[in-house]
Amino acid sequence: MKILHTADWQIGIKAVGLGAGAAREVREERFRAAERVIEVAREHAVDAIIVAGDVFEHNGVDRAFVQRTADIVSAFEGPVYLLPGNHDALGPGSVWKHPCWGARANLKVLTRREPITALGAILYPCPYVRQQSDGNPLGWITPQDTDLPRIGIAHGSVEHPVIGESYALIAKDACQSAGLDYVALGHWHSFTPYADSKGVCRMAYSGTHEPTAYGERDSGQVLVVDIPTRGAKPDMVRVPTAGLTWLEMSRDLRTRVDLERLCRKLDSVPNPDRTLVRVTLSGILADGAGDILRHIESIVATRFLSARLDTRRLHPARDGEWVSRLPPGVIREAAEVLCAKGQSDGVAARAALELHALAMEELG
Ligand SMILES: [Mn+2]
Repeated sequence: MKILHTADWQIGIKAVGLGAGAAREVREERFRAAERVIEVAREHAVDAIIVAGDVFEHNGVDRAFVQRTADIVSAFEGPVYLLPGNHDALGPGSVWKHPCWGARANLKVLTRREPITALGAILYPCPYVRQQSDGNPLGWITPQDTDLPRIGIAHGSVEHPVIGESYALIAKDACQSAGLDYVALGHWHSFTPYADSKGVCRMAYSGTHEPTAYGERDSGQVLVVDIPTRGAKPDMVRVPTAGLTWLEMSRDLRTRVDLERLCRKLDSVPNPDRTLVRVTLSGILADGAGDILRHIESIVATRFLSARLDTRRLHPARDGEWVSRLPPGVIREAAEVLCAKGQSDGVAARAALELHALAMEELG
């Protein structure tokens, strides 16, 4: 059986803090990425699509989003198996109660922990039946003598409890103890494979089809997994599906050259209108580098889909030449105090940067 394994579409995500326009684009791109997933499924001629949980951000998402998702996935010619995850658990008011899911024969919402024999394999779905679940979601599956490949579909954390959350914990050797050939996992947003004791990868997080936030290590793709026969080594191919790039840059500055290098890098980012960028600067703003900083500010403010420049931990050189060029008296003293205080105080560092910018305008 050849499957397309994806998860964590988080349709309806609010994407707060990016600005309204960018947030709308981020929400919209998740639909476009879902359309690309269907294209990949066709190109690779998979037998079925498996979405391993958290198709939706929460059970209260706009029903127009639910209908639109169903319309996109139902365009696939084969079956699409959708697993309720912790974000879109089964229960009263669940997105899975919407009539769209029953309207097309190829849409299969996995509502029960029961084996499904289909397409020459046996599927073992592990849906969330309430908001939180404890224990191993694969715990109900026991080894079984069969000639058919056995595939688990689960949502939760692999031996890594998230602080404050009692999400389902999945053992690293779950495949072996349950006698499964492959487990399609959802919940973590980056691709993560797990090898069994023989070094064969039989369990993986596909990661989300479209990046969700800054700092995701390896999201924005799907897995095409071929499990030809029972016991065979699954053949896994990663296929990119991301439309937007979330670029995070962090620089601890010492010299003007550091800032020039960052400026060139930002200038050469491909498709800035499809890129969200977060730049965090710390360290010292070298003498005479204020103009480059202002150039960076203007690139960041105008060119990208969404951008944030954090200079709270950046401060002008404490004994920089600019301070000695200030008129003697209270202004120069203020600059000296702010520069000294700015080593450990974000507000003072920002004030020092502002004063530095104003002084450069005046002094040239
Ligand atoms: Mn989840």
